[in-house]
Amino acid sequence: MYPDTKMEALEGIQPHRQVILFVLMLFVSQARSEPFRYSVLEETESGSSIAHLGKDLSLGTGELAARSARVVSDDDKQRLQLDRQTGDLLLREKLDREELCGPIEPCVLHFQVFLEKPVQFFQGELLIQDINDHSPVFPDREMFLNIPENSRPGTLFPLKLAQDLDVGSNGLQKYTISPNSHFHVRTRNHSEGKKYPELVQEKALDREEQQEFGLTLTALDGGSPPRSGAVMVRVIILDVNDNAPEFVHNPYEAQVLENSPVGFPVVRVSARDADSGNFASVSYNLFQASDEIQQTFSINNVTGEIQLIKKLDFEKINSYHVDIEATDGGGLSGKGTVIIEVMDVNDNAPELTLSSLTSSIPENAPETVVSIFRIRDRDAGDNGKMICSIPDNLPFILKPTFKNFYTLLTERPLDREQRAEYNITITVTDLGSPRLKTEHTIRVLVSDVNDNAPTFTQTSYTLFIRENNSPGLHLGTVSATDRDAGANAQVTYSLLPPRDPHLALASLVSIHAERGHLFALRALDFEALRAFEFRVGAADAGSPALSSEALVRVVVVDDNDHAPLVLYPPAPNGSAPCPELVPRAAEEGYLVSKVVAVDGDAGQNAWLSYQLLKATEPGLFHVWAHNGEVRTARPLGERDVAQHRLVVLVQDHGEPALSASVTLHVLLVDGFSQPYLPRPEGARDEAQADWLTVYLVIALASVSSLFLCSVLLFVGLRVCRRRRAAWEQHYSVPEGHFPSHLVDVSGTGTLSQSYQYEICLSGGSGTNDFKFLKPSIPHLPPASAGKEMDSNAAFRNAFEIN
Ligand SMILES: *C1O[C@H](CO)[C@@H](O)[C@H](O)[C@H]1NC(C)=O
Ligand SMILES: *[C@@H]1O[C@H](CO)[C@@H](O)[C@H](O)[C@H]1NC(C)=O
Ligand SMILES: *[C@@H]1O[C@H](CO)[C@@H](O)[C@H](O)[C@H]1NC(C)=O
Ligand SMILES: *[C@@H]1O[C@H](CO)[C@@H](O)[C@H](O)[C@H]1NC(C)=O
Repeated sequence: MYPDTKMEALEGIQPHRQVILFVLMLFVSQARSEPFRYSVLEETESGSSIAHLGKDLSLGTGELAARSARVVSDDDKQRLQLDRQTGDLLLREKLDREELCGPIEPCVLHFQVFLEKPVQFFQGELLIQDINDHSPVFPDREMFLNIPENSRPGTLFPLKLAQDLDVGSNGLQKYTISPNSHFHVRTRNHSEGKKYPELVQEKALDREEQQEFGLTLTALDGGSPPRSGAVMVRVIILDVNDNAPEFVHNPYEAQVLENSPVGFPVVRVSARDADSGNFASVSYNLFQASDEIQQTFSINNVTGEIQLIKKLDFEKINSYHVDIEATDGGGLSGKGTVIIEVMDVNDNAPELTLSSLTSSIPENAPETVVSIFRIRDRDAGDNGKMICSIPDNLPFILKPTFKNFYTLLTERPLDREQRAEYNITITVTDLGSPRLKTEHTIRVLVSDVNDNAPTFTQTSYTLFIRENNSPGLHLGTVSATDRDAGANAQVTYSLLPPRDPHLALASLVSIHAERGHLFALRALDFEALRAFEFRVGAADAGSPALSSEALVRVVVVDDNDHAPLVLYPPAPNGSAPCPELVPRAAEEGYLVSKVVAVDGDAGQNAWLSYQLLKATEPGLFHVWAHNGEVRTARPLGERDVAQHRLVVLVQDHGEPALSASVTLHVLLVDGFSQPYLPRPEGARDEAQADWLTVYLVIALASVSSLFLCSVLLFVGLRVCRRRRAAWEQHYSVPEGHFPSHLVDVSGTGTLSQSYQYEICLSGGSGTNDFKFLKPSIPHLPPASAGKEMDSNAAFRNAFEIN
């Protein structure tokens, strides 16, 4: 870089040397006391001639040798030498000005020239002239300079100086620095003449922008060409805490499920500080946090991680604004915000709040509000949407009223008797995942309304009572139930006024109002009153009361309290008994007579049987047990006595049996055969005795009327079966009297006049041959035509006897 220019420099100096030598010659020649002065450039090659000393001494070449001329330096080192032959002053060695004189200027080498014969000496001075043979040199290869970044522009920073061994203009002249944006260098004059560099800051520094500058400081000397030396100046910008920490994001946004566990890392915040070292070490804190936030979140002061320290509840707080602060080691801080959004989790079951509840509704009420309630789910979104339902099979409906209010109503009137209580389970389900549900059961009682009348267990009751009962006898019990409840079901029994005004019901029966027991008030007589009907009523205690009625039919059961009564033959009455006439020619089985008897009782009690108790001639007559006919048991003979007396016993089948006896007088007569032969046409014999005719008519009439009645009864039964539904009771018999329109065939023996017969009697008496001409049947009332079987049984029995 800096080429060695020594040779050129020497050549450039030649003209100067001639001048100087010339001046010195003049000086020496004129005044010997003046020293010879020469000059030479340093670093001139050894052996070079500095001056022609002989000439300056005005001595010829021989003289110098003759006079033993010699040059002696002041110092020990003989750097100069005199060539005695030529008289030239020669350099014995290269001279280095810097070695000889250092910084001292001018650098003069003193010498003496000695001459002998005569002794003479002269002073001489050799000026050693500097050449630029040294470059400026810095003491170190590198320099370090620390500058705080906050130092102001214009601040000076002295640098270590460079040294140049050369002097004068060859010495160090100035410093330059490599081009850069922030610094220039100034060269300062020191008091000792030294020049040192001073770094001048031009602009504000920012360590964060550039923390080190590598500058090349060059020292230049004034030589020609100049020489230079360079050093690397490392300028290190020292950090100053001029940067506050800054959060990477602001605000931070984080979402966290509300069911996140304690310790859950919500978010990690991070702040950067452009400074370095301690000034850049950031610690994190919550900033001016409310108690709530302090109890919920914690921040790790080193890592910046925000953690949960408490369970969250979306329903209470659904977002948090957490202010955070980052502080560096120098105390500067930066603020930031974290927005933490709590996300809903379906952790709340729906809630149901009853606003009103009617726990009891009357059964017949139409659409009635049972309850108004509100449902609520504290979750949000689908988690908070709800479905409300009740079971389908209940007569209730659910109506949304407004915004989460529901009304539970009855769908239709209820029936307490069908169902008195409902447990309605209201189910509220949300739409979250998993679904949560709440159930609430409402108990609804249906209160009773008197909408059911008492009902008898049977629509009609038939009670049987044996006649001649003791008064106060318990006849039976009627019972009615009421499906209502409480007073509405409290049944009271009563006798209703009979339809037939003649029936003195009040004297016959009484009823226990609460229990329905029926009692006979007096002894009943079958023969007077065979059956009667009345209505009983059952009423509840509701308001208004409801009632119903049932029919009670009391059938008096016969007791064998009547003995058979013999109608024919009549009991002898003072006058002589009237005998039956039997012709002796009568065949076996000839009908002699017929005992006619009746029994006031009914059924078995009136079933009569006949038997021959005593006869004048046993074996001659025979009495038919069932019909009381007295017939001959064998043909009569001439030897049979004419008069016979037969005692016939008539007995009923009651328990115990009652009986009656009758005496029959039979007279056997001769020549009385003709009229007794059976003939197709009835013959009239008007010669009968009046009494016999009367009794025969009575006997025949009773027999035939019984038969006729049985036929009628048979017909009536047929009608009854067809018209049973239309049956209606007209049975009001005043005590001891039978209604005139009713037939009582097997009764007390009083034959009804309603049956009129025209009877043909055979001629004479005792014939069994008779003919019905025209039975004139009175009009039976339709009501009595279809009587119940039970009551008719007695009638039928009465017929079967005969
Ligand atoms: C029986 O005699 C009485 C009087 O002695 C009389 O009143 C009655 O009518 C008589 N009866 C008959 C059937 O003759
Ligand atoms: C230093 O000295 C030189 C001459 O030696 C002069 O030209 C220059 O102006 C001086 N500089 C200062 C800063 O004094
Ligand atoms: C961080 O907090 C812990 C304890 O909470 C404390 O010991 C430590 O000094 C803190 N560090 C900084 C940098 O604040
Ligand atoms: C209704 O629930 C109650 C208890 O809460 C219970 O005693 C009653 O028997 C239930 N009724 C019906 C009809 O299930």
